[in-house]
This record gives sequence, structure tokens and C-alpha cells, in this order.
Amino acid sequence: MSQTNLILDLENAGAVKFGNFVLKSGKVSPFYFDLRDIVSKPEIFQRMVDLLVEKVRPMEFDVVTGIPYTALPYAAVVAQRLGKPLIYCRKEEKSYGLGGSIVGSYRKGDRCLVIDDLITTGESKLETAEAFESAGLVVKDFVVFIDRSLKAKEVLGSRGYRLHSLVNLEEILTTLLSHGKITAHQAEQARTFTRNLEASQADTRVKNPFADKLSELMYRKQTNLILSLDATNKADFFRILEATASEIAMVKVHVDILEDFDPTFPVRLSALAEEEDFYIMADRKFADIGNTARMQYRGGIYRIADWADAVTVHLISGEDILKGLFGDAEGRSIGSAFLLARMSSRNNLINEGYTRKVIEIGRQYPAWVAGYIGHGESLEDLKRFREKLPEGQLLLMPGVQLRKGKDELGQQYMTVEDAVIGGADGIIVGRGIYGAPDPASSAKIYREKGWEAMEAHRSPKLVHSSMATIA
Ligand code: 5BU
Repeated sequence: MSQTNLILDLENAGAVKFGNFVLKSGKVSPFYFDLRDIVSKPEIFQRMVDLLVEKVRPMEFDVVTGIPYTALPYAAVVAQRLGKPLIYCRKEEKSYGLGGSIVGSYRKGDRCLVIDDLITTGESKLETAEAFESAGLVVKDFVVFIDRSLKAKEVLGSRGYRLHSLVNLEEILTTLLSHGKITAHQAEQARTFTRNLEASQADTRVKNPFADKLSELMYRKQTNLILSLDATNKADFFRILEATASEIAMVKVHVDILEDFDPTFPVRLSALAEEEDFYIMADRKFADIGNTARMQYRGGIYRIADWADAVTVHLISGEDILKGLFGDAEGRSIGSAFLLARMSSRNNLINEGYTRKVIEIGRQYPAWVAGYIGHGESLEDLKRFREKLPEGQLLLMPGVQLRKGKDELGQQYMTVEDAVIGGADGIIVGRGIYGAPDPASSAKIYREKGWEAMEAHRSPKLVHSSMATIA
């Protein structure tokens, strides 16, 4: 079957449609591709499998996989026809480690061919490759029916992967146009839409005033150290803070662990922050519905909104928590959020999909979201995560000590160097400093190591732009 026949088949089966389609993002697209239904059309299905088999036969691979759900039946038939083992990854269980969620047997080092229906940005293909690679497989080739993007091939190519497609957007447009299925105007609309979409995706920079202020302070004070001062009484808290203030960019507090909190606490803390030039973050991890989070943030005995420059926020209840916290502030000065994109504790329930959604939402609220709290299982894992964050928002990383390790309650530590090289803009250190015999000299060591790693290893692109201009 020729490429032309495939395109006409797809059009005929309703898998390639032109009109007005509202996408998840709210944008209206002039075309829509959806290959899910083809499995119920055995003749077309068979022709498509034939094409795939022809395409992949010359490639070198040991096992075949299809990305669930749409591509999986094709991969199964292709694997069977070529006498290769099929493996697949359970969609519901996608999480970082992944080891256990691959179904089927394979050996470490097996080359895995990945089949999918469509490619749009290449982003989800990279995630798939990461997942299989972390399970010990080698991924080189991706095969899709339709390449609907202008750049995905390049994006994958720059990361060492080959993308093969049966047809691309331009081939679909020219074929359908020459067969009178669409008008020249429709073809042009589809091209323009795709160009604009890709241009807007390339511009990932966002601007948050607090992220800029914190970066600027870090550069001015030459420190990316955030002290997590988890003291349980005011005397200890201020003794340690006064001794370490000159070394830190920000102090992170759990105000609800203080036994003797009273309204003098935030007054004294704010005065010290002003005098010693650091910011204050309340690690309150708001997580409730918008209305409750607003009351927790602005009211109660702590009145966090009155004194914290930033707070930590879970998005488990959805994006409206951000409106609850920061919306409708009627002239009050309200802080910024760091969203929990990943946690440092072992076996936490955050998975890749959740992290991706947190980043997507964070990008949509640049006025309120200064950045993310995140962690990595390894240096490589941290780097891959960092690449997904919008430029202009910061990554703060807890679970940092001088040596790799863990505590007895599931906390996992990475070294200062790995955290910074991996992309943390701020390192959050608690017991490594306040638990040390001499917190002041310990803070100095963390600050020096953190800043040295920053200067030595971070390329100008990764450093926040306002830092770069000051530097
Ligand atoms: P540590 O003593 O350096 O382990 O303290 C780490 C601090 O960061 C502590 O206050 C935690 O509540 C906080 N933290 C964390 O450790 N891991 C996370 O994923 C998040 C916060 Br979010």
C-alpha cells in the first residue's frame, strides 16, 4: 500500500479530520488526528500493520513495545510477525523507577523499538525512552504513523534518538488537497496553526517577581543556601538563625512545630530578614480546597501571608488552591508559591504524570508561582527533571547533605554538588546545618560548596537570567 492510500484510508476512516476542534489547552485547532478507532476496522488495521512491518524490518532491535493504549495492538502484531518479543509498560503505574511496571520479559541491554500512533512535540516520547532506559533497555528508534509536528524529529535527534514516520503533516495536507478532500485554505490554516503552536511552545520563559528577587539576592550575597530551620522553640531558632544569617539566601520555617510561637516570632523574624538580607519561606505545604487554604494562609494564629515571602503548595486539590491563596488579595502584599513537583522521601506517591501537571499549571500562573520544590533519584534523573521546568521559575531542592544517604524515616539525601549540577537553583539544608555541632561553620561549608558548584558547573543558560545580567 502506498503512502497516498494510507492517507486516504485514514481520512476515510475519520482518523484525520478538518474543522474546528477545541484542544485540552483551550486552543482551537483546524485539524484533528485520532487513530484510536482503527483497531475496530480490520482491513485498514491490517494494511497499517503491513506498512509498519515493512518500515521496521530493516531496523535493529531485540524487543518491541507500543505506547498504551492506541499503539499497543499494532506493536503486538508487528512483534508477532517478526518473531520478536513484545513488552509494554503499564500506563496506570508510570512512576520514576518503573522497574516493576514493565510487562513481559527482556534482558538488560536489549534494544527496544518503540511504536506510537502520533508525535506532536516529542516530549512524551522522551519520557517513554527514559522509563525504558531506567529499566535497563536501550532505546534508539521510534516509529509513528503520523508525524504532525515540524520539529519533533530534530528534538529527538538532538537527544540521540531516531524518529521514523509513515507520513507527516505536509504529506497529509498535499495528498488530501490533491484529492479534493480539503481546500487550499484549510491546508494553509493547518500549516499556520502548527507553526504558531510550535513557536509558542519554544518560548517557555516565564516571569515571576519573587523568583527574580531571590535570584538577584543569591547573586548579590553569593549564596544559594536555604536553611531549613526546623527548631522547636524560639530561643533555639533565633540563636541558630543569627549565627547563620550571613550565609543564607532564605530561611525555610515550619512555624507549626514551634512550641512557643507567639506574635513576636514573625516580628523578630522579619526584622532579622531585613537586617541580614534574606527571604522567608513558610514550608506549610498547603493542600486543601481554595477556600480553606486561603483561611489557613491569611488567618489563624500564624497569619503566614503577613510575613512569609513564599510558601510551599501541593496541587493535589487542583489549581484553584492558587486562586484561594493568592487571588483577590485586595491590595495586600501576598507571597509566592513553590509547588511540590517531586518529594525527597522514599516511596512517595508522586509520579511522572503528576509532576508534569504541576509544571503545566505552574507555567500558567507565573505571577504567583516562583518555582518548584523537587528532587532526583540520581544526578541524571535530576537533570532530566530540571529540563522540564520553565525558564524563569526556580528549582529548590531539599534532601541535601554533604554526603549521599538517608535518614531512618525515609528522607533521601543527595550531595550539594550533585544537587547544584543537576539544576537546583537553591539547596535546602536542615539537619546538615542546625543539627551540626557548630551550625555557623557548617552553614559556611554548605554555602561555599553550593556556590562553588554553581559557578563551576552551571551553564549561563541554566542560571536565571537576572543572575546572568548581574554577573
Ligand atoms: P533535612 O533535615 O535537611 O532532612 O530537612 C529537610 C527539610 O525540607 C524539612 O523541613 C522537610 O520538611 C523539607 N522537605 C523535604 O525534606 N523534602 C521534601 O520533599 C519537601 C520538604 Br517538599
